Amino acid sequence: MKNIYRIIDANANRISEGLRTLEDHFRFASPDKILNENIRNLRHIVRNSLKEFDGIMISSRESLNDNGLVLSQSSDTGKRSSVKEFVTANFKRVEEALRSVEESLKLINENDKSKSIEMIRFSIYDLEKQAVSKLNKNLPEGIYGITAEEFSKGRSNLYVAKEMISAGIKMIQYREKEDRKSRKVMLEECLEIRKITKDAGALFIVNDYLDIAILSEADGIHCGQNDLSVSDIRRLSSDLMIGISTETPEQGKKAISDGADYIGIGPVFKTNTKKDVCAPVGLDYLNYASKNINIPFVAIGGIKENNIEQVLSAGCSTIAIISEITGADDIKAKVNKLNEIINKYNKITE
Ligand code: TZP
Ligand code: MG
Repeated sequence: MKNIYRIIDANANRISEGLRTLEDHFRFASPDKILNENIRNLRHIVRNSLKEFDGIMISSRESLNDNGLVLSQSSDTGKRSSVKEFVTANFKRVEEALRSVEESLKLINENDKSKSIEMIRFSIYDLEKQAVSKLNKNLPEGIYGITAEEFSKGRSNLYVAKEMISAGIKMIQYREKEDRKSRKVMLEECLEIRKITKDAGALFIVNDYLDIAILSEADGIHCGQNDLSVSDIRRLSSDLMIGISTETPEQGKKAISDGADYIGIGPVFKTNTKKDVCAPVGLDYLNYASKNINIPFVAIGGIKENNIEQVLSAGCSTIAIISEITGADDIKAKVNKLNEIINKYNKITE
């Protein structure tokens, strides 16, 4: 009997350590307020579920006679080649330990308690899914190409997107407005662009319209300050990557605490592409973001061949561009030229 409590005790410690590590990770390294809070809540729930055994678990401890001690001290604890591997390993460790607690509780006829630990394990699986999907949402560096047929010299959005893809762009946003195209046509276009982005391994984001983002199986949605909020979007989709346009550090901080996956910062320079836009926010907010914003961010607004280097110098590595690309006579040549500037800048600052 005593040995069963030793097993429960050892696994309760593993669960608590694993969850604490994950909690800290989503607090400091990949900040996500909701994940951090959910993990903390579950850690408290596990703690409270096993509290009644505290006394007996502690009195059953015999650390010096633990023949697993040497083994656990020398086993692999650190080598993780990616953040995703690190996070997944900690979730697995927590899940295995929960499973072991469930089985041990059954052995001492604590079947109801075992069931409630099982329910917690299922919640952990769900959190793991959310955590991995969060980690999959890092932005590719380089150009984030955005469509706008109005500024594409009579060429279709699909044509422009194909050119962007063949020039190697790894993130494309479909941006059209209701007053120009019907939802039906927008969805048809998005389904096509989804196909080509998927084949090329590029991210596909839909501007404004959540129904179209979901129906076209986009990777994400991008919204402005007067569009659907992060929590509105989350009610209909737990997976979509969410980008929010911001014009000030305050809006940026709010988007982060709402749970946005990335923020747009702009307009950095003067632009004629967006009508309801504020005066340029310049490079100040970008400089602020590169020092203080700890989620991915993209610069947008009036970015062109002749000023992109200033955006790079402000510490921004993902750069959203509309008219400089959609309006270029030779889209591929324009993207190549922009990439040349980016690569040259990156080489110098390596
Ligand atoms: N949001 C802020 S500025 C802007 C948007 C959508 C328009 C950017 O277009 P361009 O042509 O790259 O200036
Ligand atoms: Mg919008």
